[in-house]
Amino acid sequence: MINTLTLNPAVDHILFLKEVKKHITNRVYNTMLAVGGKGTHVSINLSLLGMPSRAFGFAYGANGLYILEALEKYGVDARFCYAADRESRNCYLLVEDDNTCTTIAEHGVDPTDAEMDSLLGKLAGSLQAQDVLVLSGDASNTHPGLYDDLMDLVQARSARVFLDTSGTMLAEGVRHRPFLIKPNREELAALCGLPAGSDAEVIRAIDSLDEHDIEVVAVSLGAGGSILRTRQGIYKASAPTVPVRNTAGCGDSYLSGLLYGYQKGMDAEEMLVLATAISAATAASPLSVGFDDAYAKSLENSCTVVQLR
Ligand code: TA6
Repeated sequence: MINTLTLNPAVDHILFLKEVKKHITNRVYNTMLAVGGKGTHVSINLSLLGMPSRAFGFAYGANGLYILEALEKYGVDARFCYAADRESRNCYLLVEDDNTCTTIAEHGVDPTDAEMDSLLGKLAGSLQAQDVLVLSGDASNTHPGLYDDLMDLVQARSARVFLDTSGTMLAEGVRHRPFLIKPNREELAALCGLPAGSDAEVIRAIDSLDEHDIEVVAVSLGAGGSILRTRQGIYKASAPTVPVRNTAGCGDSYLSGLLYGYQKGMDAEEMLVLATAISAATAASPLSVGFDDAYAKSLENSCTVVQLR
């Protein structure tokens, strides 16, 4: 079973405007709401692919109810800690006509120690051997080192961690031997202290992580696709050209495709085609979560995968 953890979920306010300028009033011409927070996105995307998952996290106030209702609508088994007396955060996604997206994220609620114990208890009681825990998204509302504690908890149960984070949390996380990491080019360069501009540099940087014995390294290259290193080899997927509307959430969709592929025992090529197609379909959607299933399927033939090594 796949489990996702969203410590700081959000309501995404997706604001469409021609362009963002400083020091003036920026007027939006369209607004949409969606669930925010990376783990919630993965769970919803998996539901769209027909795969069940459990979603853990904290939810507060009216925003929290919105998040929980959305998870329920998609049939996700949500095991959140809820309290009405505070508000889950809002994230403001400013989508400009050139399709760039700027996110302004509130800090969110700092859970109490009792709430944290309760959530960790739920998680510990649910995880079984061979389960997957997806650790992704902001955790600045919790104590430093929480991801490290969580990875120990997961591995003590012979479950696997899919880690999608950056900065210090990624640097510390790799020492716990996660099953998968998913940095982008810049995050990989920062993690390894090496350039990651060309494909050859990306591969060299991935190789430098060998001592950590990470099973899968997936490096997202944005519109350039991705490079995936598994035990079988190194592959490059090229993304199809789509009419981009909002790139927020594409990384979550890509990760969902990899998770789905692993659970179904797909080979690297098949898994990459799926992950790339649903990520491209998310980019073509104005929302930050979800994708049109039929459209994603139609994109699969335009996703190319080559083995680099
Ligand atoms: O990946 C997209 C997204 O989940 C947005 O919907 C937005 O809520 C944001 O990321 C949250 O990211 P964060 O790293 O702050 O958890």
